[in-house]
Amino acid sequence: MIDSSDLKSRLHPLINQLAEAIITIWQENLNLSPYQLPKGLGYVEGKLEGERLTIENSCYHSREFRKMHLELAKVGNNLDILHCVMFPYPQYPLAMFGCDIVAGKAGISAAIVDLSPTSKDKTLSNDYLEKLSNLETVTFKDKRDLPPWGDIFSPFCLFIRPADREEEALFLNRVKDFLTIHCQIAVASEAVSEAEKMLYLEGQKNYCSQQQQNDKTRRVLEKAFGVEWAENYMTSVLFDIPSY
Ligand code: 18B
Repeated sequence: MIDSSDLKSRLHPLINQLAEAIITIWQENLNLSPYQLPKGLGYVEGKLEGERLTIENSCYHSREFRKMHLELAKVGNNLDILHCVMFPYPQYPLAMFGCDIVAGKAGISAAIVDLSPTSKDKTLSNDYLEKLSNLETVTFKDKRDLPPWGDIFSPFCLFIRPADREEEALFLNRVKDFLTIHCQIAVASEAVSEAEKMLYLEGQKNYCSQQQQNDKTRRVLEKAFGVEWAENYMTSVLFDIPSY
């Protein structure tokens, strides 16, 4: 058995709080079943050039979601990462929930959360727009610019470097709000036509191929596991392009 509590006890507190909140909101809103990741990729440790990289994955599915993936990772003593993506079954007209937190010695350098559209016209549907627009406005001191591949994100995307504990708490609440809205819309969703389903599938494929262009993620994985392993991990665990 793997003692997963060991990794958790060594991660940045916001990452642990967020991981707990995500699992709790999933459990409260959805009917979860375990999702089998490719063999050998649930818990992994690697060390090539740099420091040891430890990765721990939790993965589920439900009526609405083909795959709900939460990943916690630690690189040596100086980089902690939370990564979370929810892949809907494409017959449901849902957005993609994505969240990434990167914490270094100097604190959190990147905190990003979004509900990203996968519809033909690349906009969120009215149910998302209404609920997201009704959230209280929050402002953060240090907003970060999205990379070119970030054209997949919605206007509600939050990409910041939290200035202090207060902003970390505000970010945590924002993620909880986004996730709760997403789960509520998912539970109430009904399947679309076969033709429309194919359009949502295309949208998900585009989301994944854009995310696969994140060189910052790729470089961390390559340094610990090598180029080929990183490519396989990015395309079969982090952003596997769905075929159904
Ligand atoms: N990501 N991130 O998930 N990434 O996976 N992440 C970084 O301060 C990892 C997602 C996103 O500016 C950085 O610059 C590793 C999802 C964006 O060019 C590092 C894993 C989203 C950026 C990592 C991981 C997402 C970014 C640099 C696997 C959004 C900025 C940190 C466990 C929904 C990219 C920094 C840029 C950055 C690493 C977004 C080190 C290894 C789901 C936009």
